[in-house]
Amino acid sequence: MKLFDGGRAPNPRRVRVFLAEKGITVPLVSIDMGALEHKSQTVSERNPLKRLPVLELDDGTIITESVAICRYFEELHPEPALFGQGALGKAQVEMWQRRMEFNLLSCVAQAFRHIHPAMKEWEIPQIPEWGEANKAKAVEFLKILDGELASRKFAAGDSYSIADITGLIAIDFMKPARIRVPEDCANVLRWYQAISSRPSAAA
Ligand SMILES: N[C@@H](CCC(=O)N[C@@H](CS)C(=O)NCC(=O)O)C(=O)O
Repeated sequence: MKLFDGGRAPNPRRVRVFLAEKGITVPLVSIDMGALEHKSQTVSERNPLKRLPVLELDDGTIITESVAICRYFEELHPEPALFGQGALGKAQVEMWQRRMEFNLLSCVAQAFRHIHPAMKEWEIPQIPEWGEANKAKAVEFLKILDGELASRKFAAGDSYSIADITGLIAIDFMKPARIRVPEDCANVLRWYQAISSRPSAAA
């Protein structure tokens, strides 16, 4: 088994943080995204979308999409449960994982890709107005999240889950996207401090 990894890029890191929480080691194949190696044959023959991460199993089977890769490992190594437990717990994690992905990570990514000069060759056409609109959407969601986190420790309840991992990745990605957590979002700041202090955050 090997994981084609993209270094500092958010989605590959999402899988690395997940694996670190599980205590699983998977051999990594480093792909230099800065040198556009993700567009090389090595990646494109495994993932025609030319995106990372990509997991290759020993029999050559390919799994792409960060959450699909994480789910695969959750089935193989159920503890600690990062996709929730029981009918309600699993639904709550799914709900918050999707909210974090669609309303935060995706908006931050759109802001970065459509505004940052370094992304000119990646996002064609680059539409700065779309990037700005997504910045505002990300901040709007953070305010909603702040209200939710007033009554619980983690995104989906009292246990850490993949929803927190997606949130951590999104908030760290806000730095290059030049988006700040509003100062009055004290609950988001407290939650971010807790999840970013976990050893897995260094992955
Ligand atoms: N939905 C995919 C997204 C994968 C993705 O967009 N990865 C980025 C790195 S964070 C990528 O490979 N980008 C290459 C490009 O845009 O050309 C997932 O969750 O894994």
